[in-house]
Order: sequence, then structure tokens, then C-alpha cells
Amino acid sequence: MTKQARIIGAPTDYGANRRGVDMGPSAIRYAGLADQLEDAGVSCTDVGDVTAPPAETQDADKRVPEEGNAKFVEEIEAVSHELAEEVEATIAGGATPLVVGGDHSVAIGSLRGAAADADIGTVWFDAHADLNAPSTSPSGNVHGMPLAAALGHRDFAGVDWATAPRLNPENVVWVGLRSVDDQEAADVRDSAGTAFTMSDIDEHGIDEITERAMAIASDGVDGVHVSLDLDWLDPNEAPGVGTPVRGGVTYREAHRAMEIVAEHDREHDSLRSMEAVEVNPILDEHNETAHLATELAASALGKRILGRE
Ligand code: 4U7
Ligand code: MN
Ligand code: MN
Ligand code: MN
Repeated sequence: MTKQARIIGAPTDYGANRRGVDMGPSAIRYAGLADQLEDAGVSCTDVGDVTAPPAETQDADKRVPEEGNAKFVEEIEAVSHELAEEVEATIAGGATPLVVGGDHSVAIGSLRGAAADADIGTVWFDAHADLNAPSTSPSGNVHGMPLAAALGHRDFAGVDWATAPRLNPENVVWVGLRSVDDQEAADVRDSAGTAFTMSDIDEHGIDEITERAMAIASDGVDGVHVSLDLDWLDPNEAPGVGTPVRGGVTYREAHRAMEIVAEHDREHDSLRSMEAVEVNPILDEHNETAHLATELAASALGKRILGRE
């Protein structure tokens, strides 16, 4: 059966420090996402964007909240709700949601939607662990917190995150970590989640690590949410991100990993939803990071160099 994908834009930068990532969905569409997916043999519909008014139209003091440390929590909560509904409806309709961000706080909504009616795991392709809570975050930026929210680690002041379906830490896997805050590192070590760092990729290779990641994330659950933060790649390949960290995966490793996601999905029907986030067109060079996001999404959804057999 032809795979169906629904593109859902989440043009937010509430969760990020730097302005510009809210233009990600537009840049990714302009880079040819729908065509890439059609080339991959995926039939795709673009449902447009969830509502996210520009940060400047919101209260200026929300950037630096009086209470708590997390910025723009109400705006992020609103986006999360709408996005979760879109993701849930997409899955209910038999299609694969492809969320394009936007900063990584959108994952709170993606995960909530993907987990609305099922048990899920997640593979988190990212330089960062995104496991800060408001009380531990050095920045107050919620794009560094989505996994803490989804794991129910700590309370997000004033926001009813507790109603969100929770991820089981045993099905949470990080791939490519190389910039982890001290408290996050302690929490990663203490959690039942599995962390594969860049050193693990150096040692074992991207094939083995991605295969293990998909196996762990999908073990005993209904499906896997693949979260792709473009800063997972080396900044030489993906310059258009807000929080670049040297020493990331190469272009080929990234494609290989997404091909393995697709292979796992073909064998186990494991890919429930996906997102590509943190593309910042202001910092990008000739839209190449946005283009890369389209290519990697296509690989994850089954595109092969010689086409499909
Ligand atoms: B991204 C950081 F302190 N850990 O919490 C934080 F280093 O979605 C960065 O992975 C978070 O890009 C990066 O602010 C969030 C910082
Ligand atoms: Mn990151
Ligand atoms: Mn991230
Ligand atoms: Mn980032």
C-alpha cells in the first residue's frame, strides 16, 4: 500500500533563544518537501500550519517570566494542543504525520498526539538531550525541555502538562548526543532511557546504533515517533540551526540512519510519526539546511537512491 504522509507546519520560535526558526516550515516547503516525498513514492497532503502568532505580538515580559524559568509556556501549550490534535487525527486517518518546525518545543505536541491513542517510543536524533525542566534549564528555553515534559520529569509551573500521555523511559533513545548539561547528564544516566552519544556512533557505526535505537524504541509499543533536530548533523552540513555543535554526523551518516528508520518501518510497521525541527533560515546558507530536512524526511519515509523495488 502506498504510504500516506501529512505535512503539518508548526511555525514557532517560542521555545528557542534566537528569532528565525519560526520560518522553518516555509523554508522547508520552499525547498521542495512535497516533491521529495512524492519522489519517494509517498502520497502526501500539506495541511498548512498550526496557529502561532509571532512572538512580537505576545507580551514582551513572557520572554522573561516573573515566575518559573520557562519562557512562553502558555503559547507553547496552545501550539501543543492544536498540534497534538492534528497529529492524532492524521494517525487516525491512516497517514503518517510529518511535523515541520519550528523549534523543538513542538515535540511536546507531536508526542502528545502520537501517544493519544497508543503506547509509543521515540528516537531523538539531536546533539542535545532536551531533558531540562524549568528548574534546571540554564536558558529558560523550552526547546531544551520537551523530553522532560513528555517523561513527566518535573512540573512545568502553571501549565497542566500532567494531562499529557507519558512516555515510558524504556522506549526513549537518544542518538548523537554531544552537548549535554550537567543536570541533564545525571538525569540521562538515572533514567531508564538509552543514550547513544557521538562516541558510540564513532565506535559502532551509524548502522548498528540506529538499528539498536529503533529496536529499543519500538520494543513492546505500538509505534515510534522519530524526532529529527537538524543540529544533530555537523554544522558543516547543516549551518542553518540556532544551537550548532561541532562534531555531528555527516551527510551520509544522516541519510543512512534515516534509511534504516525506513527499513525498520518496512519490516515492523514501526514509524508512527516524524518531525524535522530547528531549521533557522536566517542562519542558513542558500536554504541548504531546509533542503537537507526534506531529503532526510524522504529517506525516513522510504526513498532509496535507485528507487524502490
Ligand atoms: B535543541 C541547552 F543550555 N541545553 O537547555 C538549553 F545548552 O532543541 C540547549 O536541542 C538546548 O536545539 C538546545 O538551553 C535545544 C543549553
Ligand atoms: Mn539540538
Ligand atoms: Mn532538540
Ligand atoms: Mn537547536
